[in-house]
Amino acid sequence: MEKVLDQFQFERVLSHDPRSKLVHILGRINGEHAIVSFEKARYADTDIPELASRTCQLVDSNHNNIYGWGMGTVKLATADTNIKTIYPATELHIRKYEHQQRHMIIETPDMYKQITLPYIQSLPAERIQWVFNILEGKSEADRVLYRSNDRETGFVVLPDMKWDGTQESLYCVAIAMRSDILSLRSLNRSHLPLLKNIRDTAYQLVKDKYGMDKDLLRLFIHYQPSYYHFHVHLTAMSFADAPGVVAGQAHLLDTVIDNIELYDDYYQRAKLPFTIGERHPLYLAHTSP
Ligand code: M7G
Repeated sequence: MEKVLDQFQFERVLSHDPRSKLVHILGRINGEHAIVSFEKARYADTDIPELASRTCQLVDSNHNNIYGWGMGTVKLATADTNIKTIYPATELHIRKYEHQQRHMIIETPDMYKQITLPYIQSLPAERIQWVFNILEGKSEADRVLYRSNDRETGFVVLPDMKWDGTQESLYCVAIAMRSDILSLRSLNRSHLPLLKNIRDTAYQLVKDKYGMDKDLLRLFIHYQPSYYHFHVHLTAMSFADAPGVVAGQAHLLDTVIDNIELYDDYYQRAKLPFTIGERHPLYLAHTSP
């Protein structure tokens, strides 16, 4: 990652969200695209008592009666920015992070078969290489919190790339060992043991590791996911604006289990809405005449 930051040559800003203070920047390294993301982190608890004394270079300071405001630089003792890099970045990565209008698509089973499934099948296998690196213990092995190698009901739980490490923003991901479940659309009753295993293990794991009860957790599955290898998102309820918890993207694991218990082929027959950016190939495929 150090090398990527070192060699990164700025090209343009893909998106900049002033609310979350997250900026995705496109650049090049040796002629190939790279994306670097910077997100201002929350203050560390240990820094808070010293924020006032560590403030220097106060600019634009104003006051009126008992009120004062301005901008300044605070020399923090701890790191203050979350940084992520993707190199080499594909066209799909660029389209994912580029600012764009999002649309709601109501996908019928027929649209899935005619448009979405061929799109999924056209994705290069390298796109989910990071998943296999985790499952095979080649990457992030020291971060794995739980592993069961069972070929049908096994999975790995580890901190999600999006987790900043604080308990309020807890974000982990449970990744299935099996590779034959592409998404929600693939699920039926035969997958209930896996789904229940993930749910029950996640509750116990988070209780044992972080002392959090199950009613403080939100377990959900994305439709559409970015990566078509089955996984479940585990987030703290207190992370209410976690990326991707919105309607039109997140399906609660408990609801999914319940729907399948009611109807074996619920996810093959249901209309599934999803939100997608207008530059995403799937949006273009669904909307082109
Ligand atoms: P998704 O629903 O397929 O995509 O979830 P999206 O939420 O990114 O749209 C995949 C999840 O895996 C996301 O929460 C990612 O942050 C997370 N993730 C992605 N990558 C490439 C990695 C990785 O290399 N390591 C870990 N630990 N998490 C990742």
